[in-house]
Amino acid sequence: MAQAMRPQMMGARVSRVEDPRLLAGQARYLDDIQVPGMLEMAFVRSPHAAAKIRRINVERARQHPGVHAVLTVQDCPVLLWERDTYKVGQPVLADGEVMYVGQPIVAVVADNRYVAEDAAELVEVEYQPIEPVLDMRQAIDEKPRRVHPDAENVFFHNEYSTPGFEEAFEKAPRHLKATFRTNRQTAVSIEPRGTAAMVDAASGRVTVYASTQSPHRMREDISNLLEIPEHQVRVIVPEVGGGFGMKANCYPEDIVVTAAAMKLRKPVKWVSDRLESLESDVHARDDIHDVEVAFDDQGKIIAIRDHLMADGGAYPAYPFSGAVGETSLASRVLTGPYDIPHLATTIDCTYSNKTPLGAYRGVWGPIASFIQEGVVERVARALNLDPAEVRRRNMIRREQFPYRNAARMIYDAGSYLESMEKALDLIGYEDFRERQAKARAQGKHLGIGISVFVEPTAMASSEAGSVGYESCTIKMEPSGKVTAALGLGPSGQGHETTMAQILADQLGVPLEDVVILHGDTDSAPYGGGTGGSRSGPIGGGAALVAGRQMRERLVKYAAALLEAGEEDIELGDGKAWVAGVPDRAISIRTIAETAYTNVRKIPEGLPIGLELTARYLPKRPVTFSNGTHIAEVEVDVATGIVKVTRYAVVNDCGRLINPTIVEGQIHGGVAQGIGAAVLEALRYNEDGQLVTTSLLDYLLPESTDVPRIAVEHLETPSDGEGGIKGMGEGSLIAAPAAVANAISDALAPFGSFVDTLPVTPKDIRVMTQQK
Ligand code: MCN
Ligand code: SMO
Repeated sequence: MAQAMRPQMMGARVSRVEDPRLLAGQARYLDDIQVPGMLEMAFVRSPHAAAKIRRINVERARQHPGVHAVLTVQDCPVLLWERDTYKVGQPVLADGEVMYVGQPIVAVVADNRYVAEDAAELVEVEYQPIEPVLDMRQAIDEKPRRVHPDAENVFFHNEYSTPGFEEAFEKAPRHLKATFRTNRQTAVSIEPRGTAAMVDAASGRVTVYASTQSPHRMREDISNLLEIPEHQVRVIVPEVGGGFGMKANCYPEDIVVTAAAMKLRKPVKWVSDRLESLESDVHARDDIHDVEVAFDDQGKIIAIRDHLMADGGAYPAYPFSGAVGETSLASRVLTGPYDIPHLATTIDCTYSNKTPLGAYRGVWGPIASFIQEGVVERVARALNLDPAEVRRRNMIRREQFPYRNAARMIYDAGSYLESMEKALDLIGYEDFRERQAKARAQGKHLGIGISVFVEPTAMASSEAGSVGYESCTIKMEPSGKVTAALGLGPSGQGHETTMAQILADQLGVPLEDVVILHGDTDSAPYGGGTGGSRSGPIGGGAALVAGRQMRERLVKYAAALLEAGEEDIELGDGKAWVAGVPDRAISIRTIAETAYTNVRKIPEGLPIGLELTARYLPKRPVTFSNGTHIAEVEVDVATGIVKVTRYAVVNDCGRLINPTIVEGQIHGGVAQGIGAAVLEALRYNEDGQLVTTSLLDYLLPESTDVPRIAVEHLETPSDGEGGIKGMGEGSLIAAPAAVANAISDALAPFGSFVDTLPVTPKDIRVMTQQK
């Protein structure tokens, strides 16, 4: 069959079809959902890190005018608990005790949010505070106490070592030690979380509007937890204004809102405010790593030992703890793009009286990169070698692919060294040392930091916590216009554009003839949703497979109707024609009309209509993207303020569907990476109070904190459908390490290294006054 595909949309810089509505304020988010008679919910949340609840009195709240219901755990006795994996679960409303500040205790449903909040203030809760568990290292030693009396504080422990590790480590001529600390951060989506639920009086079906990345999993969770048959639940995901991993969970509020709507038989909505977000959205990256490295005089790294610790918070987030995700996957990519033969890891994830830990863009990646790139930087300085040269000496080379790393992960082909060399050119690494020396002579501290990264994408194994495959249902209407539904849950990644690009090529129709649907479990085929940088490679793969099957059907029609051989048919520009004879053509519209309305003419063996569903499960359990980020910074040693002045990225995510979208993803990730490196931290005081409860305390990067970012692409295709690899997390995986290394480089005259993220002005003043 001829493969002409004109115009070629895959790889084209198509403007996002989502943007007009998003930029003009026309998009409908969860809080825009309005239904007559809709009630709103507010929560009474714990003001204590740890306390017994002696008594709850909701009578005054119940009496308050405009209040429809006040719910406690007795009204909604549901436990968010993955029983096969964890010893404890979280009651959706506190049951006799509170375990973290912000934990929901009572839900008030009222005419509107104002009334609900006023009534919530009338709820009386008598607490008996207990000593909170706040320090990760102490918690591992069961000090000052157990968080949950029936479960050890360490809820996940794992040990791994390559054979012969100890001997190789001991024999190495040189060693260094470092402790790396990443502080708690969270996604801070512009649109906060929210849920709205309603019951159809006639059918009894429950419709839940949810701001989630995973429509089908949300339906499953609601169905299982509230014991509603799955076909009686419909989840609809409106526009999602950012998820970043944080909207991958099912939260207590999702269940309580749905339970209230079922109980009251009225629509109920809850939307988080910023304070609630900061204390009740999953947190991430609360990790400590005690690292030891063995290397030789040439800078070849021989072995890394890491004790990985993560503070998982009071309960495992549902259905999966981010602490386990962060550590177990970090431990498997800790050697990054380097050929390091020996690795020994010990993992301890512990409970504390803090908000549960979940996912935030990159999950394990930013931590693994911070460590692996920090190690390279330290080896270089110990040997007085150029950090780029140490990377060259350790880098996995093209001829080693497929490469099995020390943790037995298989890396498919990538452009590790090429990406670094190209990025060094892009930033002008050659001249930097001269510029740095001149600046130093004037008392200015410039630094440059390299971060070469690997990004595991498109996880298709059961370990990824997702179904692995994705589905695509194509419907070509009698007019030849196309809708295609996927199980994805985009929150700004531009899937309506990229999936349409793939299908337009396959079906030979203009891009505007393809509309992508998602986020309604009644119409979208079952799928894993969006996360783990899977939608491009796996969702796009499903679109490719479905598109190809539909294309084959269209070709059969054209061949029959044009009385030509299938192998001679070409598709494009909304028509099919016989190769070399452009006049012997038939429009896609005529084919589609035939398929639905002139059905006696349907070629033998083809079904009526043009509708099909295809699924795609990649053969590889994971495909690795890669790239290099280089940051230049200026550190003001008097104030401790860091300015990122220049930035270059070379990214390789296999075949590009849309370079503009990929670059947008990179820009956003670099901005978040700068936040992760120098600004963002959730801080608790010694009583376990969250003290960063507004965006005045939790500092986000602003446009003035982000320099122009130069981006170039390399394309090492995967061996999966379309050669597409994922990329949605790579920029936040690489950026914090690049900025941290740049700061370390700037502060080299003080003998300092960044070992904590974020590194604050105060930290920098300490680092520069040590000597
Ligand atoms: N793409 C492409 N060519 C490729 C690979 C990807 O054109 N070779 C396109 C894809 O079609 C998609 C985008 O780039 O439009 C990102 O693709 P992918 O890497 O597959 O990631 P996902 O679409 O699955 O998005 C998830 C990823 C994750 S895991 C987080 S967390 C994150 C991120 O995306 N959350 C985001 N980027 C985000 N961007 C926005 N605006 N909002 C979020 O919540
Ligand atoms: S943290 Mo992204 O949703 O895998």
